[in-house]
Amino acid sequence: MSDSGIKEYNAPAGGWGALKNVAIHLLKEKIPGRGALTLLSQNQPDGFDCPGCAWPDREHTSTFEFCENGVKAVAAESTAKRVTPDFFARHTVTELLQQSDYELEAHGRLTHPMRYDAATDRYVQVSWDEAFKLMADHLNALPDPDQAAFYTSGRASNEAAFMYQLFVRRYGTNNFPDCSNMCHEPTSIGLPETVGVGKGTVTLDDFDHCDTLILFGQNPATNHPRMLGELRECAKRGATIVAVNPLRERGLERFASPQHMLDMLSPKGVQISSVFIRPKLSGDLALIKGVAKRVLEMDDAVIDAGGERVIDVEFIAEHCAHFDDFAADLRASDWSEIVEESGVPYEEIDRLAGIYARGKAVIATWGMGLTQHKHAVATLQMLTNLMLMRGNIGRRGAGLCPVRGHSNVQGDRTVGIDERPTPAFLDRLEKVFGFKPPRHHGYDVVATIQAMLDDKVKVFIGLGGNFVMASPDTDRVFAAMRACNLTVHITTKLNRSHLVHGRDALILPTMGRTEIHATALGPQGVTVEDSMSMVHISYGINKPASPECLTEIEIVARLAQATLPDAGIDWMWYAEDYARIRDAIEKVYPQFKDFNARVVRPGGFHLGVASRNRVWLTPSGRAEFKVHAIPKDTPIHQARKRFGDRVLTLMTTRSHDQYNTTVYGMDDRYRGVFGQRRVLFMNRADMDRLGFAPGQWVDLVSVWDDGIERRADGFKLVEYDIPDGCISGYYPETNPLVPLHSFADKARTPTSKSIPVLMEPSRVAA
Ligand SMILES: Nc1nc2c(c(=O)[nH]1)N[C@H]1C(S)=C(S)[C@@H](COP(=O)(O)OP(=O)(O)OC[C@H]3O[C@@H](n4cnc5c(=O)[nH]c(N)nc54)[C@H](O)[C@@H]3O)O[C@H]1N2
Ligand SMILES: Nc1nc2c(c(=O)[nH]1)N[C@H]1C(S)=C(S)[C@@H](COP(=O)(O)OP(=O)(O)OC[C@H]3O[C@@H](n4cnc5c(=O)[nH]c(N)nc54)[C@H](O)[C@@H]3O)O[C@H]1N2
Ligand SMILES: [Mo]
Repeated sequence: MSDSGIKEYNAPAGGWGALKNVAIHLLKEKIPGRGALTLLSQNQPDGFDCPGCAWPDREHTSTFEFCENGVKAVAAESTAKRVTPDFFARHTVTELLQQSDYELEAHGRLTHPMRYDAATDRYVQVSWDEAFKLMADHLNALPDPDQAAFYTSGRASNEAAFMYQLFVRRYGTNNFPDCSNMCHEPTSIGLPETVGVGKGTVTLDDFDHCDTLILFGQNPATNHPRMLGELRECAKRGATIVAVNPLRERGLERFASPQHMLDMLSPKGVQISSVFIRPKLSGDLALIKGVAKRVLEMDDAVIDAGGERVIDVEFIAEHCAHFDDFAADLRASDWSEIVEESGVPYEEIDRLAGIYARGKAVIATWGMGLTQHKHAVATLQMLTNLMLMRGNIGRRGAGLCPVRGHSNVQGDRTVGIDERPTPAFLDRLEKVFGFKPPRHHGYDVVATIQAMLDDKVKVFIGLGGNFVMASPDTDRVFAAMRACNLTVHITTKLNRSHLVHGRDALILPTMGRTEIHATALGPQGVTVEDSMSMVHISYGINKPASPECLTEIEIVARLAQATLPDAGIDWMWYAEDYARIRDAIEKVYPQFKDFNARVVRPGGFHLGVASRNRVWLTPSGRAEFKVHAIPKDTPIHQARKRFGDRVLTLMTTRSHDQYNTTVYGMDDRYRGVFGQRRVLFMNRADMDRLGFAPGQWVDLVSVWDDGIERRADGFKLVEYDIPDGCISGYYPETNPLVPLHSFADKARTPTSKSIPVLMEPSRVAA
């Protein structure tokens, strides 16, 4: 190919490429020596929990587990570079807005609390006391607490998140927009209706005992690299691994573990998936329904011919509800519709059904490829149906395995970051803390943005994250934030959300998990819950980035103290000793029984997931089969009715060199992209059909009928093996194309993986 930035990359995931990139990132952040030491403490019993992904570790006692992207996350946090008040004196906000997201974060760690000064268009240093007073004044001036929204990103510890929700509810609102609204919300909404708990049912032990793994819509080599270690073991044991993904992601194909010399010496590494099933974007509901239909047909054949049943009749009779409705709907469904809407030929569906039916212990995992669609909840419930058919839930080696994103996104939800809290939880909060928490539901991410646009939310406070870049409908989010009276970010590094601000604005520098959180009583540990409901404690080892940085917990406590001094809650007493916060969590949540004692055990403890033990916390007390029709009127269908097959379906994903909105570098090595991010992957047949060519610059316009033009201009086409009619680009560059109103039914997760777009030759000079 003529483009020097596009090269085929044939090496396995991991391997020497990963080792080389670790060295590059440590050098870039100027931390070679100290960095290595920091890394040795990662995910150790007395070290810190990796701020990267939520994949669990074995016992937390194993020797250092190598993970290239964990290293990048740690290196980004322990960088030697600093953003001081001098830096802000040198740059106006308008100037900083011209810099890329990559440049903004690369300036390093924030050192001082800063307040926006409109006269000079600069952030200027402010004392912590003044900052808390400003926030308290704004919050107390609001006529209604529901005019404030409190965002959380999933790195906040359980202790910080619990204190935050306590303060916010005591203040009087349930407005908790949360990164999980954009992430695994369909999991949290879909699974309780079927199996009673919105969490995964497996632990790592099940990976030792499964014989079949089906991986839906995730890219582990980039986003959960430590998962590859487990997949490698499963593959070596002879387990069958199937990848269901429109893309042949490298880490799903083969992996060379840097911990195993033989892998490193082999040019191909270890084969991971033996079968690839490649649905078109958002074709999974139809695909899974097709697999379930085939399983039922196989079972019918056995009934006629005699032999071992394919469905688990006893399990279904003892544990499930509504199987007959489900089976009747499967029988009535139409193969041509299943094939058409999934984009998968019948033979492949039959093959997957055969693999599934032969599996004695099957684990199904999933990531954003299943959740960021209009029918995400129905898709996950269909997957649950399939797993229930053969009793693959609540049994050793089998189960549901949602793979969460942020390292404590699951824990934050567990301890109360929830805009739709249950009455039972609110009752307990009321009992323990003696106040009446608000009962009505609050705003999630898209509702918060809409409320800002409608002048109903005037104060925004963010505990971490990058709200304006992570959210959909970028232009509208910018307008929404700029309409606020006050915007505040409790944050480690500079990002665009700090620059797209309200009339008043604060940047409050905080410490990351790699740093020592010391109070008057000495160093404190914080706890996190991983994707498999294991809770463990984490101690930082580095000095804080600056003596002026406060911990998230101290910031929340001092904000609460300034805003609600007479609340009857001794905020600062909690902030002094994190064990006191854990005691309070235990009082509110019975599953945290003996929290302080259990969490210091090596490896921590499992929170307990009822469905894992075949206890179903559903209204019927049974696991429920759910009937779902294959959707025929999605925004994609509607756009095709208007514009025919010129409409392409766009997915937005992560490159290998980014952590959500944090861009570490400009390469996406496994997909063969180097030194650039403004690319779109498209197959050659679609390019030929629509009159485009590899290397050509194009613009995208998304298709909706609300009269607003949504564009993202200036992308270079890369020829790629992707299903017909589908294209892929990076997030957040493509976020302007997703409207606020396009979200998953019930879960309200933006449909970032199924956006109808039209492509045009670029009007921007290349
Ligand atoms: N290094 C690094 N680690 C991370 C993150 C990061 O940005 N960088 N982000 C963290 C967070 S918050 C999260 S949520 C996770 C995200 O981790 P992933 O869930 O892996 O997220 P994506 O990169 O969005 O990749 C989605 C995958 O789904 C596939 N896909 C897209 N649409 C469909 C579809 O319709 N059907 C199917 N079957 N597949 C589809 C894509 O091809 C891609 O392989 O990772 C976490 N870990
Ligand atoms: N189009 C599209 N949009 C998406 C997605 C997609 O796949 N496609 N994915 C969605 C998903 S899954 C998610 S989870 C969201 C992510 O949304 P967010 O969680 O809001 O975004 P991040 O980029 O992870 O936030 C990065 C910022 O967090 C701050 N930070 C880092 N560490 C810490 C810490 O320890 N404490 C504090 N207080 N701050 C810290 C830093 O300032 C950094 O700039 O984006 C969503 N948006
Ligand atoms: Mo996420």
